[in-house]
Amino acid sequence: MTAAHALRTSLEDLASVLESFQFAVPGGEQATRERGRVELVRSIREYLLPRLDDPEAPVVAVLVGPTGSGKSVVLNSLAQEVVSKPGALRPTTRSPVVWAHRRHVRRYRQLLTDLADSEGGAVTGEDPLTEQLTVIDAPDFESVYSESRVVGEQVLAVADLCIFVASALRYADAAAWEFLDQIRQRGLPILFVLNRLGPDPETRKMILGDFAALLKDRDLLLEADPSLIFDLSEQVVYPRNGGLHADAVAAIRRELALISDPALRRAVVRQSTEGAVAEVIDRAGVMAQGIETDRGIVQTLMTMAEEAYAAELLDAKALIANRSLVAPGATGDRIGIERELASALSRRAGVAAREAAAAWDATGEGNALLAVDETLWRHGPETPALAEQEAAAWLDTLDEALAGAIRRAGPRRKASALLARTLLTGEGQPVEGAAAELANDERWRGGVLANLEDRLASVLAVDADRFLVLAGRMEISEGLPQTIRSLTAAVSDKAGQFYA
Ligand SMILES: Nc1nc2c(ncn2[C@@H]2O[C@H](COP(=O)(O)OP(=O)(O)OP(=O)(O)O)[C@@H](O)[C@H]2O)c(=O)[nH]1
Ligand SMILES: [Mg+2]
Repeated sequence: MTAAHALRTSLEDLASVLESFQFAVPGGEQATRERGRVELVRSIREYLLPRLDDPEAPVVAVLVGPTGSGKSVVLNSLAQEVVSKPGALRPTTRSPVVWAHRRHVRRYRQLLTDLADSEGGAVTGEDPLTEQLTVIDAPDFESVYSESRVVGEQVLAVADLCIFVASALRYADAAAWEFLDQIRQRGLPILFVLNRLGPDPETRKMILGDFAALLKDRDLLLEADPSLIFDLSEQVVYPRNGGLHADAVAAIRRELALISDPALRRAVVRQSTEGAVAEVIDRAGVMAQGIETDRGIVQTLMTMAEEAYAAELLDAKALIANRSLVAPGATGDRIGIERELASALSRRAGVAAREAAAAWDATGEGNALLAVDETLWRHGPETPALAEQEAAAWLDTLDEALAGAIRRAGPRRKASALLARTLLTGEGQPVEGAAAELANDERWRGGVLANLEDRLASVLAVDADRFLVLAGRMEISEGLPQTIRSLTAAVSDKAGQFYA
């Protein structure tokens, strides 16, 4: 297996694992993590793997820079035809436009299907420059239309090279610089173009020097040397080609042609893939950590719910012991006492639910989850039916306890209902001797009340499950961070061999 093949396989494995889960806990930070995961997969699948598979593919240069800086004009000037419509309305380019050789355009079909709307698309020809180079005019990244920023980032994910076009009229805008930092982190080579410079030589020199100094400050240029910047004068934009005279961009064309030289291109591709692999390694580490954070959040939410229900179970047990689980004055007949006991069990579940929901509500994620299921503030919709079953079953155990002493069903039911009332509220002494005996038998009473506690516990547990299931649905499996870390280590290892 060649070093290139080993690197590809390790990246492929990492991508598969990153595709196997989602960050589903609601909240802003988690949404950012999920976006990060999607981008990471994309940069592996759509950039790195194809690029490593086919190192001879053309270099992809992406035009970046603030809206209105003249990116489309620069592209048209290179092509000497209207590839991307320039315009006075901002932003003009809303969807990526690809300028590619007829022979290569199929490579970008996927990207275009994913990203381009009716305005975007591919313009193909046989310009010799495009034999080895494809240029993409991307929507500007600082756009108020955040959609376009997302598109911009997706285009950037497939770039080998950036052409940053700034306008001399407003080159110091902060937003564009923020984006440049991101590009620099990816290790993409950047070509700088300063457009629309005025004719006065002194002012030009000053502006170019200032621009170069800004770039140097940001670690984007090694030296604050204006000669490293391609300067374009403010001049006629020809309606015929939507660009400048060919001479104006001759130097840029020459530079791009140089990069397209196969040997140099391999070096560019090497630099950009090496940067991208390093970024993948970094970001995969962030993912692994994100999973741990997310798991921590899910665990906290689960614990909050469990604790609320556990506390309620304790309180309710105390009520049972005090004979105040059911309100005094409860009717003594079987139907009445059964209904009161059932509603007391549901009510306890309702109290626990409210406590658990209040605890969740105080956290950002819990608050968002409560919005998904508002019934969490009350006992579950199925709880009353379960409580009725448990109440009836418990009363049946009293009935059975009297079966030896009282043969006839009618009187026995009556006696057991009275016994229940005594046990639950302390009122009304059983008339029948057998029931009275049981009521005064400490051991028996302890057992039958413990049985009631168990039934209460199971009603609460089923009710609590709603919280646990909802939180559990967001949970990412425990072993995943470790899997991601070891796959990332493999990528790092293979990259070390490949780029050695
Ligand atoms: N006269 C003149 N106009 C220019 C020059 N460069 C750019 N423009 C004009 O400036 C405006 C913006 O240029 P575009 O090329 O559309 O800018 P862009 O960077 O592609 O902008 P977005 O697509 O919105 O990101 C257009 O109206 C261009 O005609 C120039 O050198 N001379
Ligand atoms: Mg444009």
